[in-house]
Amino acid sequence: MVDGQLVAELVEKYCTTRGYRYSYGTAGFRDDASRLDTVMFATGIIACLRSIALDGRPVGVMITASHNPASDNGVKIVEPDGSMLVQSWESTATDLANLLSSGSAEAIRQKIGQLASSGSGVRPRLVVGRDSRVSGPRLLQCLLGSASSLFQAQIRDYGLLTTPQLHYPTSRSLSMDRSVEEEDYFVDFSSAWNEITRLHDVEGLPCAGLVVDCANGVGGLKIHSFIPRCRVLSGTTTVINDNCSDAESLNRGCGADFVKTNQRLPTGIKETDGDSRLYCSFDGDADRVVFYYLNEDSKFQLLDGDRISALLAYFIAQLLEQSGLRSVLSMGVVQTAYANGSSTKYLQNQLNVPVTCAKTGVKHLHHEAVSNYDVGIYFEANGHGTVIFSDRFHDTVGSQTQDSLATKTLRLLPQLINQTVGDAISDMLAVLAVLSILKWSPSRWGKEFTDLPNLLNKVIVPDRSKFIATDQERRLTSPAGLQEKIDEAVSRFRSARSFVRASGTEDAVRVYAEAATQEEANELSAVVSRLVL
Ligand code: NG1
Ligand code: ZN
Repeated sequence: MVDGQLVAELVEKYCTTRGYRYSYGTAGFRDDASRLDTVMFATGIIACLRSIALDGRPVGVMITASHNPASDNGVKIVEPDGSMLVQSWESTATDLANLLSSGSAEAIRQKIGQLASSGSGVRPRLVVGRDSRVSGPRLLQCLLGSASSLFQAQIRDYGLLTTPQLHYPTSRSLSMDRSVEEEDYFVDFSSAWNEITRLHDVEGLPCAGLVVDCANGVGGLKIHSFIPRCRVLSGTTTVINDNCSDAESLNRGCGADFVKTNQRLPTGIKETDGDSRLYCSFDGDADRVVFYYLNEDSKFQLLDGDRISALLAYFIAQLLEQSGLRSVLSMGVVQTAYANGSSTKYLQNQLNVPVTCAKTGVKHLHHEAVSNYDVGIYFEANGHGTVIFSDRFHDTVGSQTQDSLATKTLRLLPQLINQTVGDAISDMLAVLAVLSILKWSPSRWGKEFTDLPNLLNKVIVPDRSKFIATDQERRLTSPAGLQEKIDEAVSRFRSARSFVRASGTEDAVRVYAEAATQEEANELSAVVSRLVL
């Protein structure tokens, strides 16, 4: 039995935020870092209980607030197979955090005493990492406060990591007979890149070079260790916004979210640069990436997650065709409601690839991709995603007797693409490999389809929990009558679509609008945004 006195002391020391309501949202708990101590202590308990429930298999904990401002932080729990915490445990996490925040001292003592004694002799194992935020080390102490003191968990702290780097050892710890090191991650992905580019005799990029904007986050630190290992890239890559020691500059005027949301170049690149390089931006924890280039008029052209899906679908469909496997293995793309309507049409009508719509948040897309396809390609429009290859894919491709270039390439792709979770570094390599093999310049990639003009707006409302969505978040069931008004507004514009949903990571409601011209999209967005208020 856990000592009640110890519980009281730990709670007093680590749970100083009281009377606040927490919720495990789209990407775990996320908030202003000053309010997260209590929730980190709760997360330590939940992560240990999850590991115990899985017979002591290692559970990952990543401390990050991704693209959010430097003053925010957050935490998410990773399953031993590298996927996100199973959804049935999310409400358990929310309930415990809220009990610690608002419950009576006696209720907290009883609950923690009961949970900490329920281990049945299994010692939990945690794998922990954090992004470059200054609040990270302090929040880690709150997590350790419960995981070490109450559960005597075996903890491997990897220090500064990108989010996908944390998923990597979490999912590999059991299958290796030694501890997984960061070096293994670098070696795995750079070897796959070197192998696939050698196979196709790639000696240069199909553009004047590559520029990587690291959002002044942890990705900047890691990319410098990674790029020198990669043939072709080591001589052609320029890294910018890589100053993760300047805490305040994180995601400020740079990074994937800034570029996608504002549809403009980040700090450090000027339109007057006017070159034919390919640019890409990571977000603060390097689990998403978007690309862009300057066209002949030196105008910014975005190549977002929808474009990445389309490029990979085009390429993999071609490889399956050439290997005689197009009708044997199923391939599909999973998008969210934020995907541009043109990309959906292109996939369905030009490439003949089925498209499924999932709720926002990669955990939902991942699930759909795994359940429906042998090759499941999923990307959110903001650049967050990956490709999943089924066991049937590996068996079928592995047992092909003919060893064509296409078949060899199909065998290498799953090594190049981080299948556990979206990964800016690995996704960047996949895109660069495909462009290099197809000999497509950035503008050639951009010509596959034309985006419908669109606008994503954020509206601050008194209570976003009133906005309840259905139909993969494309329609609202509450507030009553609002959806009918949105439908009516949409019907007044050409090629139009608009939907409203509550954000899972920010205290706001998002309004998406798409229409035949940018003016119409802007107007529709303004009309719907007014309806929401
Ligand atoms: P919310 O805040 O729930 O819309 C945002 C992104 C998601 C996902 C999460 C996690 C949009 C419209 N939403 O979620 O796609 O990336 O953050 O970081 O981009
Ligand atoms: Zn992120």
